[in-house]
Amino acid sequence: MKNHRALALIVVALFTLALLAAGCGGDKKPATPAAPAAAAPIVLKLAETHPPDYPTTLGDKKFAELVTERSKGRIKVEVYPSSQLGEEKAAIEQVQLGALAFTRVSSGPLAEFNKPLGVFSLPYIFDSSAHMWKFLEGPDGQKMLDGLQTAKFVGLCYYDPGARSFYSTKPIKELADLKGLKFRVIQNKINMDMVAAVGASATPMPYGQVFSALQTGVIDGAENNAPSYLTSNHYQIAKYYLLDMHQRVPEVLVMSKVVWDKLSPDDQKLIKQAAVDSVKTQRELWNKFEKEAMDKVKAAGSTVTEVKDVKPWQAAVKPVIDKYRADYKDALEAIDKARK
Ligand code: GTR
Repeated sequence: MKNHRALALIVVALFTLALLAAGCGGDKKPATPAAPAAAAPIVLKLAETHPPDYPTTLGDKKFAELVTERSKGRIKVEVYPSSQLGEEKAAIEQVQLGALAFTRVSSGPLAEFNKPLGVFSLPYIFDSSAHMWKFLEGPDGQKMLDGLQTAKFVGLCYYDPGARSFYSTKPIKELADLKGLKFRVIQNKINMDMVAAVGASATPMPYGQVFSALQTGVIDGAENNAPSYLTSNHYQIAKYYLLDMHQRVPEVLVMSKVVWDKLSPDDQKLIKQAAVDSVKTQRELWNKFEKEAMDKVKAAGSTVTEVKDVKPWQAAVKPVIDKYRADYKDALEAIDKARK
């Protein structure tokens, strides 16, 4: 009996202590439990070179929209167009370090960080856009995207790059006209060799500096697809556009491996899928804008010359392919296979 009473007293004492510890002692009313604070969204930045309404930027925006929608606002991707966060090389470096989550860039500059992508700078390796996409969407193209992990990137998807052609402030209407001219190129060794092979000289420089370099006559021209030729305003100074279509250098949406590794497997899956699903939008808009851009530069007075026969061009740059064939043997064979 005595024992029971003692036990009851201990239980009452403990109960009182528990109430006091919970702040419910004395006259205080029991506190209403606070609603769990909504977790702040994960904000991830994406750097883009092109202006807000350019097809790659609209692809980035579609990607961002899908991420927000599918994560119910938990993850936000902020797209910074027009090189606000730096030129392509600087953006790639920041992504590699993890200071920036994403960038959409050409595989041209990216190849300086991950050599296998250099194959895409080789001239005339793709016959057409369809040939290129067959390769990119096949196992070998996807393997190259996955291979970016070795350089601390996560390759999310490819976007359509169109075909690059030469343009100049001097009249260029055929291959021979390029002789002795100075063209800006995206910095990489293959571009330097390619321009030398067509009898001209190459000056590598960031995209954002090309306009003034054309204006001041530091260079005689550059090379790019029609949408870039238009939106960079290079067409206003370099009025001769020669459609030799020497390269198709895929655009790539890459993520920082450092940032990727901090996400849950479910969020990683969500991001990868959103990128893959944004490709359709980018490709549709690309096709439309490529035609529009061509019409606009013509209407603005550019002389656009079609190259009827690319064989002399292919012959001129063949030594470049030969020089790099061993380095890119497997990819070149796979690209050849995708042709059939
Ligand atoms: C464009 C490409 C850009 C950039 C630019 C350049 O076609 O979309 O990402 O690489 O060319 O020539 O620098």
